[in-house]
Amino acid sequence: MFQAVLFDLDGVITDTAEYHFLAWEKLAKEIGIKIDREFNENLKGVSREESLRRILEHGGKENDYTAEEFAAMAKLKNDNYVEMIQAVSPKDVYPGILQLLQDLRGQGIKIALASASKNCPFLLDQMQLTDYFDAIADPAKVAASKPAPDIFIAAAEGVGVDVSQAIGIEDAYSGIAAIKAANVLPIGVGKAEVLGTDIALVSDTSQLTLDFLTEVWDN
Ligand code: B16
Ligand code: MG
Repeated sequence: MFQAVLFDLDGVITDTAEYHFLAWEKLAKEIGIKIDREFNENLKGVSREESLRRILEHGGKENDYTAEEFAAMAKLKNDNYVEMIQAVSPKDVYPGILQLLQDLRGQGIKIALASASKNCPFLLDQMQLTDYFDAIADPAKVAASKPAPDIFIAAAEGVGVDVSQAIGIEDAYSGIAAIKAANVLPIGVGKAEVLGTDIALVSDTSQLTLDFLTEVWDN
């Protein structure tokens, strides 16, 4: 039996992707770059700084700003995002997630967070989920962001479980790549066209039951 489950946040526990998109869209518009929801798929699971780099490149403005201006834009986006997520509440937890967390706890299986977001401690608090987590890996302390394995390795270390005994759950391509690189068993939330045909997938978080995870582990 697996000993830990390492959760991504945005797209697995709740839908903060829409807020990230709205905050990036606002900033991009201010500097004359247009982004849409299709482009936003490239930003899922990607760090704040890398997201901004991709937006500037998308608009052909990657050489237009100093390091200070770049940092100021990243801050501005985050200020907007933080304002938006003040409204997040327990109602925003995706279907099936609370039950899964309770069942994992009941079985003594460790629970850790492996999110790229520096806002995740606040979000877990808003959703009243903090107490379920045995460890929250700090994205500010890992050397490389997803698709590098660092955040999943840090999450497993945080709960004292070897990566070979853990399951990782992700909704983003970069996140699945990170889980694989960490030698953790991946489960994807989403479509095979995006996440690949070689891993266990659910189309909806309500399918993420303890029974399903056990079945994937045993196969
Ligand atoms: P922040 P995840 C990721 O969360 C988001 O998917 C991504 O869009 C965002 O840029 C990143 O967190 C950093 O977030 O600006 O709040 O530090 O999917 O890894 O839970
Ligand atoms: Mg995600």
